[in-house]
Formats: sequence, C-alpha cells, structure tokens
Amino acid sequence: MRRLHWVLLLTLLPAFVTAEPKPEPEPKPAKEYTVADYTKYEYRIPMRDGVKLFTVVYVPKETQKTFPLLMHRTPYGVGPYGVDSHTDHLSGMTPYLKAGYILVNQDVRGRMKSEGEFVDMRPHNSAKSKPNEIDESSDAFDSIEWLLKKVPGHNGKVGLMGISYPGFYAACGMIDAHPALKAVSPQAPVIDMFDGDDWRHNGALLLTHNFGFEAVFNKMTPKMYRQHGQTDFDFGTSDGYQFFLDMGPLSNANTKHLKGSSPYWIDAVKHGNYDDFCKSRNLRPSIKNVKPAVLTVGGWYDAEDLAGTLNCYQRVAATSPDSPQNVLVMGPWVHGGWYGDGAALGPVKFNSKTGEYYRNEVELPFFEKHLKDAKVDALPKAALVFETGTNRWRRFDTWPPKEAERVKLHFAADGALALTKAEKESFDEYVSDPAKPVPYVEKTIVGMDQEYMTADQRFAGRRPDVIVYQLPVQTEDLNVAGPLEVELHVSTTGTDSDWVVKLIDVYPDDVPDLDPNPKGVKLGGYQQLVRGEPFRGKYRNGLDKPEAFVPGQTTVIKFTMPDVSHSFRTGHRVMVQVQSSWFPFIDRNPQSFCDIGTAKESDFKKATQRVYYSEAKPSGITLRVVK
Ligand code: PG9
Repeated sequence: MRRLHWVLLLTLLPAFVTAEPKPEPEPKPAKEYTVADYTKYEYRIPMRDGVKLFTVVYVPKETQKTFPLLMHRTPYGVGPYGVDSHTDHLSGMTPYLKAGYILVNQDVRGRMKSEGEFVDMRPHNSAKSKPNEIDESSDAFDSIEWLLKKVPGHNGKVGLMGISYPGFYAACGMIDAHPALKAVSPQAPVIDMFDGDDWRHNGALLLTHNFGFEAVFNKMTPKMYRQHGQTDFDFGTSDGYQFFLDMGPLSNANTKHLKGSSPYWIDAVKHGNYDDFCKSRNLRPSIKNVKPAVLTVGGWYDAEDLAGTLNCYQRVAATSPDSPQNVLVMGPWVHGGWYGDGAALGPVKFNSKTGEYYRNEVELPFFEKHLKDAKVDALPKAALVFETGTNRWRRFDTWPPKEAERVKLHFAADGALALTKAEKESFDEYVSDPAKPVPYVEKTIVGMDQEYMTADQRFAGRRPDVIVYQLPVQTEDLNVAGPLEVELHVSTTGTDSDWVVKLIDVYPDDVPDLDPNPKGVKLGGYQQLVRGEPFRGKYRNGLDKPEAFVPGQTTVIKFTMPDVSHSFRTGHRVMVQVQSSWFPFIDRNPQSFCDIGTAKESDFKKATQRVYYSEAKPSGITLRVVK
C-alpha cells in the first residue's frame, strides 16, 4: 500500500512544474519510519510463574500519536543484543518498522536469554489453573498484559506473527488469547510435528531435514540463525544421498554423528509410532474459540510445514465463528518464501513478484485494518491462492472450494490413467532395494533441497523401481484445487514398506528452454513435481496402530496429500509416479516390520512390490477440479 503512494507521487510530479492550473495536492504519503525514529528497550518480562522472558521492544519516539504492538516470539534468538545494536532481521517485521508499530521480539521460554525450561513444541494445557501451570499461550498472554502496562504510546491493540517455529508460537498465542490481541498471522506454523510437519509425514521420518536442523538447533546462536546457518554440521561431503546411505540404519545417526548432542533428534527417531508424546504436541485439538482475526500464510512448495499451514486454517474455520476474519493465503513459495521475491522456484517461473505483492497488498493491510482501523479490505472471504500453471491469484469463498468436482484418476494397464475403473484385474510390480533407494532429487546436494518440490522427475520415472501412469495430453486446462486423495491396493513380499505417490505435470516437448539457461534445464518434456507424499505402510490403520503386512496379501492404503492449486494446461499431461523410497528426504524402510529407530543392518531387505488395479481394487488418485 505504501509503495503505491510513492509511485503515485512520482508519476504526478511533472504536473506540479507546468503552467497548468495546480491540481489538488495529493495526500501526503504517510511518514516512513526508520530505526532512528525508534528507541530500543530490552526487558525481562515476568510470567505468572516468575520466569522472566527476554524481550526486545522498539518504541517510536513520536509522542503525538499512539501505535499498535506487533509481536514475534522465537526460539532462534532476538539478537544482536544491546540497546544500541540494531538489525534489520526483525523476522519480516521491517515493513512494520517503516509503517510505525511498536515492535516486540521475544526469546521464548528456555531459549537464548530467556529463563525457564525449553520444551520442544510445548504441549498446550487447556486446563491451566495454578500460577505454575504455564504453556506458550499463557506466556504470550502474560507478555501482552505486562507490555500494555509498561510500554508507553500504544493504542491498546496487539498483533502477533511468526514463520515456522515462530508460527507455532503465534498459533499458540491465538488460543485463549489476551483480549488486546486483535490480529494473528501464523505463517508456515508447525501444528503437528509428527503428522505432516517437520518430523514425520504419515510415519516416515524427514531424514535430511531433521538431521541438518536438529544437529545444530541445540547449539544455535542468534548470529548463526541470522546467517541462516541452521545447518553448520560438517557432512564432510556434498553428496547427502551417499552420506546417509553410508550412515546405515537410523540409529547410527546418533551413535556415529550426533553423539547425544541433540535430545530433539533422539525424540524424533524414538517416537516413530504416534504415541502420547506425539499426541500431546498436536496443536490441532487446542485450536478452537479463536477470537483474534487470523491470516494463515504458507507456500505450495513449503517442504517443512505445508500441512501445519493448511491444518491451522482449517481448524480456525471449523471451530471459531467469533474470529472476525479467517483467511488462508497460499503462494508459490518455499518455506518462508513470501519474504523473498517469489517470482520463481528453480526453472519454474511464476511471472510476477508474488512475495512483494503479498507483503504490500495482503499482509500489511491485514494488520493495518485490525490494529489501526485502516479502511482496507483486500482479502477474499476464505482463501487467496496462487494457481500455478496459469500463474494467477484466485479468490475463494471456501477452501477447499465447495464448488470443486472430485475426479478419480484410476491406474490402468500400460501406464495409463483412466477416468473409469480397470475392467480386467492387473498389477504393476517392481523390486524395492533399500541398498539402492530412489533419490528424491537428481542433483548431488547436502541438506534438504528447497527446489525439490518443483523438480524434474524424469530421472525417477526411468528407474525400474518407479511405476509411471499418465493421462493423454490435455485438450483443455485441468484446474486442480484442494487435497489429493490416494487409494492404493498393494502387496509386498516384505512385512512393511513405504509407498510414495507423486503427482506430476508433464510439459509439452516444444516448451522453449529458459534464456538465459545457466543450468541447462530442458523444459521440453519437463516432468514438474506438483505434489509428493510418502506413506509408511505399517500405519495404514492408524499412526498409533502399526501393523505388519502379510507377505503377498493385497492390502489397501488410503491417505491424503496436501492441497494444491495447479492448472495442467492444454498440451500438458497428468502423470502419477509410485515408488517405495524417497531418499534421503525420508529414512529408508527396512521392509521388515520392526522399530525402525533401532533397526539393524540385517533388518533391511529387498522386497517385491505390486500395485493392483481393477473393479475391486481401484488404485488411483482423486483430484478436486474447479473451472
Ligand atoms: N520448520 C523449522 C522447524 C520447526 C520446528 C522443529 C524443527 C524445524 C523451522 O523453520 O522453524
């Protein structure tokens, strides 16, 4: 919004210097504040149990007007410390520094300069009654209560925002919220570590992501985080695939490399089954009767907390009629990508600076509206989503769109996808070898490749242990919007196995290459990943009910893959690939029923996998299609 004022002013300037009658003077653009307009304070705010949380507060020096507070709570540090040292690393709050807000940045309990005990994804306690019963909601409440009493010049309204782990703290803050908390933006919030977010997807462990993150989370300093040095672990190689294959069974990660330095890694590995430890860290049941306005933000290509984003929005929509506004914003972004320019991911272009549009036309107006009573309302009723493929923003009154039609694509013989069930029963078969797992990316890389979620899948489709199904060439755009439902009728000669399903957009052969094309990407025939998700077969009856497969017996696996908004354009083809490993994005399944966290080398066995399709075994994927 602010940028628009400046553009308007510059285009009108010539009018002021000609002999023409003077036009009405444009409204003065609102003042743009700088750090020099603020005083930085460092407080140790006492919580109800006496623990003091280290909190940095930037207060505008201007005293003729009042300002709302905008808060951010983080485990990553609020440095650089010292009232005379400043940073533009205000976790995306820079536009608010310019717009005039009281900015609050807080080390959460037990992290960096705050007192108390840090508990990873501290469980919410909905029955708090004694002063020593605390959680992240009460810490947010107590902090707001204290700030409103002690900080001068505020207008009595508070906002709260954060990405990822800070997004989790933002989501906690909107539960049993302080009455002054009027607007919350959980962005890529971690909502359930063990079911869809950073640690496990359908039981499979996100290996390279967690190893990299947990290897340093415990010794992370604010400086390291600011330099995005989250993973300064010395892998000793640039080949993550080989590093983790050489590492062998999962238990070696700790014994060979981390050596007890990360209790969080030990938890991630130990809690393979969705036990009480996991269930207590699922925030979904606690997200109800939310009173503030909520802007939940995420990226279609967020490899860490896409599920958390969608779950957070859905829970508020389902449980919180009193929230004055609950909107989901989904862009073509990686984790936190909405603070970049958002114009491309790898070779896939989105034809506009989607991040800049979001920050100026969506997020800032949201807080201006709810915290400064600005007369702006740029948002749709339910969802503002970027439809990839057509590269356009779309607005929906419900999400997923209630007008969507469910279309099931059935697996069929000869690698086909069909709109009807296969008459004659048949199957496709491959040998899954844990010693030669299917790579999740073709490139040689250490750490989780952020570009994997739009990467070319031709390298995988050519492997004998990947099955490929395709529709004929699209004769019209196929606009998919919402979750993707998978149904697999499978058998294995083992007693456990993973099943990875990937939805892919196959480009026409005549798509011209990028110019310039520094990485020599071949866009003709590019097989762009649209959505992929693993499912650890032993959890087919529940993440807390692991069950072995009976070798050779047909078994049904059903699961939902996170929402998309993607158009398979005319001339493109819809492809589905099925495989039983995705390495080292997820850990290897020994393919013998056991506790994978303590599996030994000898537990890892080849297995022959079959995917059946017929009238009675309608393997396939159901899309939700909108006009
Ligand atoms: N998604 C990251 C994370 C959160 C919680 C646990 C592990 C990783 C993050 O960016 O905060």
